Amino acid sequence: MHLTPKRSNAAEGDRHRTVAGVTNFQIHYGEQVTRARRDGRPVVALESTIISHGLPHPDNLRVAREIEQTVRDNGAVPATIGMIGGELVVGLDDRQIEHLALAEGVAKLSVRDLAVAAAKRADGATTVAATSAVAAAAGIGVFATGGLGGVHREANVTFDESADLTTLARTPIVVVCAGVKSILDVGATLERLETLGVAVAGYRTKRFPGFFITDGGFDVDWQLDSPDEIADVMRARTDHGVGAGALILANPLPVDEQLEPALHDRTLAEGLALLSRGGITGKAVTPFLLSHFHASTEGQSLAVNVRIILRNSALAARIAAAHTPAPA
Ligand code: PSU
Ligand code: MN
Repeated sequence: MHLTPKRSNAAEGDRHRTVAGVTNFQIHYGEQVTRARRDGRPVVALESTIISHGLPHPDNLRVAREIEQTVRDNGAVPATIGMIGGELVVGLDDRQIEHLALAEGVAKLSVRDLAVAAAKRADGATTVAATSAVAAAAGIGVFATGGLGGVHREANVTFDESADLTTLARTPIVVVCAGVKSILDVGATLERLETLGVAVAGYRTKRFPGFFITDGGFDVDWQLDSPDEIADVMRARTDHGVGAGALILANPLPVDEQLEPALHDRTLAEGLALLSRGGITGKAVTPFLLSHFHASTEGQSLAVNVRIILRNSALAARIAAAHTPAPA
């Protein structure tokens, strides 16, 4: 199978943007993203860990395609990001997405893994951390995902805090997400985001969502109500030079679309017990808990997960379009 990425058409200057550890990393742009960049059309970054490690096969491939189509339907060009044969690709083509969705042994890549994986010519899916760093280095201002990584429960013992948080502290991008999963310590994650200087706003709410559930139990300071308002914030960040870190835009599911809270709580308790009994640690924790949810709710959490991603992708596309109106 030919998965060789296209040669880069990036302008020379693009290679020298300094963002969260991916400076000078050669980026290969997909065809549609190359055209969008040339024509100044809005682009939305999408991650691939969600595809390879966050969703069960074979739904993951169908969902990856639906996410891209949703971005198009809402006025922007999708740029799914991942690594193929050791090369970073911004705008994976359909065959490359299929490969990352279905192949065995696709690595889960955070920023620290990128150079090792490149040297080993690995195929890899990028996390929120790696995707946002690469997207920002490519000059993309908006990124849609499901949920962020964060501070795990019992992090006071395990020190398990996602590198998503520290990377977002150094990465100028808007991340549209449904908060962090309630499998994490939501309150501790919000505290760390404050410490790290990452801005957090709710979309049409001041309650921070808990991914599967609409209300994660905490308030945020800011509420933003429209794509135009978010585009104004993006411009203000540039104008005032305060855009060094990310803006997290938390977009909760409507209450009637969330996972039923009692089912959620039960599933979570079981998952956490299995986790400690199985001695599962490190980067395996998040995929393990997600697959436990999907298996033991008979697809209900999967359906909720998919709705979240599609809603976030639509909103991200509308924000990108408001920020970068397509030329007439
Ligand atoms: N949260 C989700 N679904 C996911 C992930 C997080 O709701 O698939 C993925 C994202 O790619 C995120 C990563 O960046 O898990 C975080 O993993 P860790 O906790 O190992 O940093
Ligand atoms: Mn971790």
